[in-house]
Amino acid sequence: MAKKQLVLALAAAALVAAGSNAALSQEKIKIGFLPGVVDPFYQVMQLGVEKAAKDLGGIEVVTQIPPTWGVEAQTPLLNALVARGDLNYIITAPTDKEQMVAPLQAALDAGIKVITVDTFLGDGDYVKGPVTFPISYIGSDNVEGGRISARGLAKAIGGKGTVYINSTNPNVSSVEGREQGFAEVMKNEYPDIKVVGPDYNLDDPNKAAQQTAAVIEQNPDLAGVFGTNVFSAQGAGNAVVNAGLGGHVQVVAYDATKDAIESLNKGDVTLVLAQKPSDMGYMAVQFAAADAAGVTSLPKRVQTGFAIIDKANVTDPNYSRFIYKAD
Ligand code: T6T
Repeated sequence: MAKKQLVLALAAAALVAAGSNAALSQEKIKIGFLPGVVDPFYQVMQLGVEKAAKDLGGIEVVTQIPPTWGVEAQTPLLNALVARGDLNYIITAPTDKEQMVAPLQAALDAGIKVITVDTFLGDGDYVKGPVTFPISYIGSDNVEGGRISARGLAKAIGGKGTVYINSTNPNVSSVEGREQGFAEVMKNEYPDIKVVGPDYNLDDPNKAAQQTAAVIEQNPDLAGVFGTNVFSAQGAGNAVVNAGLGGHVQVVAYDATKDAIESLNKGDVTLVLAQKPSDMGYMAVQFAAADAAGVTSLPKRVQTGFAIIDKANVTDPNYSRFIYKAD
């Protein structure tokens, strides 16, 4: 090929490439990812979101993470995502099942479709419930997780004694479900167990530790503690250890952080419930891509399951792979 022809061919190829890139970028699906708070659970979820976007291609993710738990922190970030004007989907964990309905409805009205992960709006029934606009709710069966926690704690304390629930906030579907399932099992299956709480720590581990210390003081015979999420379990577990009761007061920790697993290995925590946040994030992006491609049969509810980790299985890779590793 003569030099001039080669230059022309290269220029034409560059134009084609530029043209197809432009076409591609126009077709890109843009997703806003708005989890509940900065914590290891949502960090792992974010990895799942990013992996799915990379695996599927043609997807851009804009992430905003509230520094603290609650509608006051989450709503302005949501409003800012909507105000960008370029998003097609929002994947979010509503921090309140009622109060986040209107702001997310406003997102939908602005043309952004909503998928909820981990937590739900209304009663979580997006087919027949009071809120049906989200594409799907992808997350754990938290009532069942609460039941599993209750049975594990009851077994560890020999079926009798006083146990205490430390949780984050009322009106949060995830932890509310856990409290419900836990209380239901204790009431129906363990008449010799008395449940104290829940106390609400607003997702602050220091507050959880203070509240648990007070409960230990008032109940010197306390047999067990259920921490319903990362910071509740962390704070409550620390209070038990600081009172010199590690291994005597049994602790069940929801969420498999490295911290919870260390405590399990030391004998300060009895049982750890690992959720599957990476699956939640990954599938939510897949759902957005499928919806964008015209798929109309996406299930309105997807349960992501658990791994229940104890001292006997903690080194088994089938279980340890679900420990939250964000690095
Ligand atoms: O337990 C998770 C999540 O499922 C819950 O909705 C809020 O707390 C965590 O993020 C853990 O901190």
